[in-house]
Amino acid sequence: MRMTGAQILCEGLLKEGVEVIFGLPGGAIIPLYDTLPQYPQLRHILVRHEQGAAHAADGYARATGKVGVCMATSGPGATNLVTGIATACLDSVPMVAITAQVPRHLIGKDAFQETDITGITLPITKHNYLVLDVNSLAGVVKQAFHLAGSGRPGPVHIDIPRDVLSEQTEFHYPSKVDLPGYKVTLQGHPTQIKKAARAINEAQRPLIIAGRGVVISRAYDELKQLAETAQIPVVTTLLGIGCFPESHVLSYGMLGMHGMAYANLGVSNADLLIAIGMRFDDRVTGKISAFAPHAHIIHIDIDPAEIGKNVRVDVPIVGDVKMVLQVLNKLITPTEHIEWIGRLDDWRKEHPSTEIRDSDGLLPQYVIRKIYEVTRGETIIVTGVGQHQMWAAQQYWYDKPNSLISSGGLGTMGFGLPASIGVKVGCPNNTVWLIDGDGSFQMTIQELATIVQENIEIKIAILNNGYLGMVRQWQDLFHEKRYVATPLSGPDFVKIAEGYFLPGLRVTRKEEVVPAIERAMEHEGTFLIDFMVEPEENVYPMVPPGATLTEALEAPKKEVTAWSRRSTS
Ligand SMILES: Cc1ncc(C[n+]2csc(CCOP(=O)(O)OP(=O)(O)O)c2C)c(N)n1
Ligand SMILES: [Mg+2]
Repeated sequence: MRMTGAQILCEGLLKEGVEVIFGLPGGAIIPLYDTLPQYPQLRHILVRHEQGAAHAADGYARATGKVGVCMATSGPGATNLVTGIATACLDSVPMVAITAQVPRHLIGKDAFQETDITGITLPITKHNYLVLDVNSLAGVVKQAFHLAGSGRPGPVHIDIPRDVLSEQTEFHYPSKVDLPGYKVTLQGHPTQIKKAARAINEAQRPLIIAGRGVVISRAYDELKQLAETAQIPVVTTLLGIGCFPESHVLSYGMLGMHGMAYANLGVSNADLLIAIGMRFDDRVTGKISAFAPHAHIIHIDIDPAEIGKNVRVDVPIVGDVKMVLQVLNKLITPTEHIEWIGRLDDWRKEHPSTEIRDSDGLLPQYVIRKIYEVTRGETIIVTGVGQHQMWAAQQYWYDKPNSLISSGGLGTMGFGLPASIGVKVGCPNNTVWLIDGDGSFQMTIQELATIVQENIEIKIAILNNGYLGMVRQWQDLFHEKRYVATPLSGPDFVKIAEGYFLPGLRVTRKEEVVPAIERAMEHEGTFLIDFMVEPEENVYPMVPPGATLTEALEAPKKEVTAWSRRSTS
């Protein structure tokens, strides 16, 4: 059957199971938008800025595990997607970004709204395509979804000139992809797995570091089996949070720069690290030369490029985390590590790490704790980037995978609001709370209109400290409190909500926190709460940049109470 390029693209999207596209039109992409009404199964969500489309597709993908799709016109539309594509790339999120290009005869002429967008996205995508022949389009779509979703997932970008979208050809959708240069190793090498099993069976002080790879390969049961059989404590990266229930007796929280002091002490004293689906990011390792000085390291990852990239590895295993763990678990002898776990428990008593200091003021940590308590930990939390993000990681207790959605690798302020739209669209039956900073929220605030137009329900908590707080914290601790360009004014967020026809509340006192959260939960629809929190509160623990994991700064002792997170259960 003969079809236009735009129809071929839409047919391909349907064949790949796409249900929703986030985007915003423009001149070059009109032929595609003109075709969309022929495909009512494809829900299009109109954003207010293309960055929002990319983050929404990203949030959708993280929350569902499916490939997220965003689209934009040529030139400025395409460049507006860039931050969102880079965010997805750094966090291994499956995404297909579609852009229109100027017609073929104008390419290279500095035509109106022409950018070399595939040149720009080359280093921030898993792969990208400029489709110069309509006959190749169906195959490109098939490949793009395969690449985005398989192996280590990532964003794939397809750029299609306007005239290719309008040109006709016979439509055949390939049944399989033919990519000889792309091989994904799923099964780990048996000899390596045997070596790993021996090391685990012999270890005295083993520790598992679980990352987002566990979430991507849905290896929760396998991870739990490994931890429980060999009684190995588990710490997670920021993006691994929830892949192992945080209420589990073997869970020792997040490691790294703002990780739990006892998690970092565990890493620094372990004799064996089992690193699963994580990539030894510098925010995780601290000073690399002093990382895990006593440990042999087993590294399981699907991407061979990650092996040995940042740290020396003794037993590398390339493969799908779930498949590798299934084989590995068969070789593990049940053991106990009573003394080692006892040491970790002692460190947790000595350095509780999530304590909240006594204060009559409104502390951001307190707000998050109360959101946890009122929602009983049953929501999906989405964050911006900054102090509030770290408190959201520390003070809420995540027992389910994918219940914290956050930009880790790129650390993209402005991610929160549009990502929460994608999360809610992907998981309509879940309550979605956005915990955002006043700075982050102002970066993509316009997506409130998308929420209203599409009737999407998000509970929004702005931790309004009047600062670009995380940068202010660095200035406070390492630059003698020279607060250059971090004091931040903002609008009246409640009035902003009202301007978008949304209800909102301002909270200035501790006593108002719980009633406000309850009111937001009772309201059917989006609700915004502007929490006016203590402006100069710092996030602790903090491993200073360049320091080793054992050198964490902790909250000044005299100010803390012994309210440990575990007492809330
Ligand atoms: C797009 C972008 N620009 C700059 C930064 C650097 N940065 C990291 S945290 C931060 C402050 C965030 O402020 P806010 O959203 O109010 O959160 P807070 O730290 O106050 O909780 C900044 C500017 C960033 N991460 N992303
Ligand atoms: Mg702030």
